[in-house]
Amino acid sequence: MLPNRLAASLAAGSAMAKKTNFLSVNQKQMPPHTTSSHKTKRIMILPTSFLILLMAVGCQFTQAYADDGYRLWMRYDPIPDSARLSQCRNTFAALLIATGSPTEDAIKNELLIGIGGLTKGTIPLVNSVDHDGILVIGTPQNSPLIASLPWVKEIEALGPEGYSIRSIKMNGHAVTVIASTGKLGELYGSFDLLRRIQTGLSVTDLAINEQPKLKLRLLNHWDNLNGKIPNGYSGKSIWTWSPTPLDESRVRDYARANASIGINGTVLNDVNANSLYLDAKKLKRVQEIAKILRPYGIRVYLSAKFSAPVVLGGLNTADPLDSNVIVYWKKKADEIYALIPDFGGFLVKANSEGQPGPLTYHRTHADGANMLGNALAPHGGIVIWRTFVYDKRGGGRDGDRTAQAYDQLHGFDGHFASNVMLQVKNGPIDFQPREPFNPLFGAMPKTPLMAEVQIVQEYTGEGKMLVYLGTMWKEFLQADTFAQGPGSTVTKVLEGQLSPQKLTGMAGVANVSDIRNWCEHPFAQANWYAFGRLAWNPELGAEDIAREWVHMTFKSDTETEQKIVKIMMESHEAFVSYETPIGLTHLMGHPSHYVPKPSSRMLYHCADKIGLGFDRTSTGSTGIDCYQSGARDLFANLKTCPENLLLWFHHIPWDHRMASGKTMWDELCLHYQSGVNWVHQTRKVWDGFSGTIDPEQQRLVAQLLAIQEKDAEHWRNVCLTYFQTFSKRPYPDHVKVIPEEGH
Ligand code: GCW
Repeated sequence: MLPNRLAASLAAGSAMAKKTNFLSVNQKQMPPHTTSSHKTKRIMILPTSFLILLMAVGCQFTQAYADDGYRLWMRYDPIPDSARLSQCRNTFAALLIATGSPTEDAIKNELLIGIGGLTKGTIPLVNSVDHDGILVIGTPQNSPLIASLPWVKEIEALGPEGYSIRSIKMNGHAVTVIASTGKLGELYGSFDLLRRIQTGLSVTDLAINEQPKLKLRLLNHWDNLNGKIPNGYSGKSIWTWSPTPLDESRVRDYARANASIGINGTVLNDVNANSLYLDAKKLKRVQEIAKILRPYGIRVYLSAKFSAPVVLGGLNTADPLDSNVIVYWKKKADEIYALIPDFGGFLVKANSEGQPGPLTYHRTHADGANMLGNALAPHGGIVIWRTFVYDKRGGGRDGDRTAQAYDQLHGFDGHFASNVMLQVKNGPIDFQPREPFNPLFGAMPKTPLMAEVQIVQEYTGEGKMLVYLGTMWKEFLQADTFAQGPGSTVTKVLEGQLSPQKLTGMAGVANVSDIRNWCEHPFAQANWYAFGRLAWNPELGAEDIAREWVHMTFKSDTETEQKIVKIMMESHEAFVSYETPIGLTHLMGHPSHYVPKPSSRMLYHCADKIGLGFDRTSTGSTGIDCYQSGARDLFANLKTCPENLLLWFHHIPWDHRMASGKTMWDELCLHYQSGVNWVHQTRKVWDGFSGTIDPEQQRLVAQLLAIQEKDAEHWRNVCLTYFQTFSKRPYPDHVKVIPEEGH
């Protein structure tokens, strides 16, 4: 059940003026559907009796709470099709798994709950292969059966996170095998199999070899000690700090969800860091969190405040070359690793938006990052140094924000310690609805680069708008940096295909909170899901990912599912149309980034009586020169510059003819209108799902779409009314602008 307050708060329409966490009343009303650690332990001792109990309890939850969104994409509801149901029952009739380690116990529990739920039964654990339909899981080390497989060399080649899933004969019986050289490979293989079962893929004749394309797949929480999540747009942090006890079952379910999509690390706190996270008392809690996450292959990281030696350590400087500072960080690293031996490392935002950093002490970014790297290196930890830098002391071109990170950092290529990565936002400004790729991706071949995307929708509709980000991230991943000629995509840079890298990775700013459905907007869950899938394999398709998610989330008829996927695939482009079309950017207000405020963003859109857009070419800021020549030439030439980035790179006259033959002004207006029309049309399509998907989910999204429509109209009205004061041209036919306050 969704809260009545939701209807009340939504009834009034536009959310522009409100800041309501409408799902939060529902939080903690219902228990999680998984077991607590206490129950897990008992299941290990008495599997059968407790499994029966668990299944009974699970069914109850299924009926009572099926659609509150808590279970994310791991619903494990019974397979509706009877032929498929009986096939899965026969194929996965029993489980043979080596147990003893927390990871293997987690795998066993997940499969028993997952396959048990999907096939409406209890899955016995067996010790030998003496009949058909056994699922055998193991590594060559813990299972003689796996060690004796003729293709064991192939498994070894996949690495400890990789796995093989095969349908084979073992002792003359038809079985399914999940084999890996590592426990995490067993875990990821098990989640892969569960996904296959859930999404209706074949479960026979399996011959799958899989391994992640990127080594580090991290969530970045921007959570604070008081539980607040700046730019979170839903509930509070799922981490609590003593004396408040940790919600262990929720943290465990978070770990399950992340492991199911291959995420293997999490930064617990905001990059605008508080030094107190490094305090002994807080580290104890970090240790507790790490213990819950560890079986699921998730390492914890912390955002480190560069000035901690002063704030926490009582020193009078945080100069990275000062010997006391060096000793401080070494001791801090020793202290952390004594508690958390597999601690991942530090994420650092330095000399940006007021944060301290090495430039504060007239040192370089490399000095700062390497000093921290040296402190962590003996323990195997890494430093992830963000390139979102804003500090004039770093030098660089004036007046073009898109060039700052490049100007300040690309010269350090090859100067970072081997355990330092640079974390680079997808675009050169700041998670805007559409940006070209960040030029650093083509400019630092000797430095491991971690891509940073924002899952939380700070600039893409907060918790109120349906915007699937899978397509946006694919656009970024497929962008051509021309670093080694045409075809040098960001994906290849990240995967180390162009210049081999020891460290590779992708980070996503998390949209997870303590509200019942985790992310506020039901479709925001899809962005969490898509991030994990793309971090595992940036080559996956956005539509395939959407299809998987829709199937596991809505469980409807094929036609409805196809329509939902279509909505998702169109949603980002529509959003860009009604907020920042043709390469416009940064038109939002401050501090709320949800509302339009183009009049305060003259520096970004540069509207005047001649035209619109920021000239970054040789006649303007020259920011375009940060790109490698192939990309620069493409963007610089009006004939080849993609129209969806035109106003990003050029100041374009209002009457400039676009590819369509229309003037830029007319096309701009039509974009705003088409974005609004899309929401209008989508509302109608969504209303048609009444009765075909879960009623609560249907109603909630319908209400959110009503808000989205009003707010899209508001963006159109405000932006076009404002731009018309410069263009002095009439709106083309079918563009319905209603003048409003607010620009
Ligand atoms: O988009 C901006 C956000 C800041 C954030 C910053 C960053 C954590 O508005 O809140 O700070 O990006 O990425 O550091």
